[in-house]
Amino acid sequence: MNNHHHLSLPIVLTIAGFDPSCGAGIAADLKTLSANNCYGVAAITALTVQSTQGVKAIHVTPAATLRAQLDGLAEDLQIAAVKIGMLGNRANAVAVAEFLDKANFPNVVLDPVVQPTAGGPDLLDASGVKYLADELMKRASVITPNIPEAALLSGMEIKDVAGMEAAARKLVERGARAVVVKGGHMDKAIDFLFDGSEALALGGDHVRTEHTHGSGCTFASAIAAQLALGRGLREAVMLAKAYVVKAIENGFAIGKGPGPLDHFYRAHHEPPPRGIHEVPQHGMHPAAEPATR
Ligand code: PXL
Repeated sequence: MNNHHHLSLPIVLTIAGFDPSCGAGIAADLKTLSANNCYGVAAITALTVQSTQGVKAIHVTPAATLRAQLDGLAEDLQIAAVKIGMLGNRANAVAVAEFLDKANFPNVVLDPVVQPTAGGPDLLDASGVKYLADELMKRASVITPNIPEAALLSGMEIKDVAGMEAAARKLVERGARAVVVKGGHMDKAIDFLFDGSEALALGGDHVRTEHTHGSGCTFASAIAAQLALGRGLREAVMLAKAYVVKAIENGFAIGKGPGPLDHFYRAHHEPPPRGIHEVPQHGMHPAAEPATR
């Protein structure tokens, strides 16, 4: 007997940067994917030097190495959805666009990360932002800008929900297939979804906490997970919002700055196991049985 079994979880690929404090980037993505019943694989676009106190430095992965990571995974496994976060520079944005063109993935969530909310160096250089707006954006099933990113990409000022809607419509005009403008920077945390025909404002009270590091990464990854599981965009966005709000409500203070979310709040709310020698519903674990010689 062994515990190997054929994996039936959908595989989601995240293409993003690494945050050593594991609140944002690849680590947040993998935790989100695991918590949402997917198997996450990752290609790293950049190594950041950061803690909960902010980003101190960025070392962008050479584009050829990013390409090799992506091609290696695509050759090996069946990818049900792709989530794209921090890209670092234009060369990496181009590598990702070329990768998407080769494979034609059904579900691509692009979080157009430009600046860390906590402050620090840009997470995408200026010519990378232009490439994202002109080329990469239209290759995604949905993009998930926050207010500053939606303002930058649309060239519009955003002051309220009407402004969020106008920016979302402008981004669709410019080639995005669907847009969720995230309202986390506003007083009321309303997110606005527009897919080219239907518009939907998703309500929600702002959770009063500073521990929101990585909430954008988490939201985009949760959408990718739900799309990989077969949900439509609208339902995927609503489920992802419910997940990220719960994870924010359970966020932790692990350091001196804004802490991470609790991606596993569901497991952490279950009653604790009864004892290390007992496995619920399966009786004694063999490891706890007296050994026979
Ligand atoms: O939340 C944006 C973001 C994405 N990816 C990485 C980051 C950050 C913010 O700091 O470090 C790797």
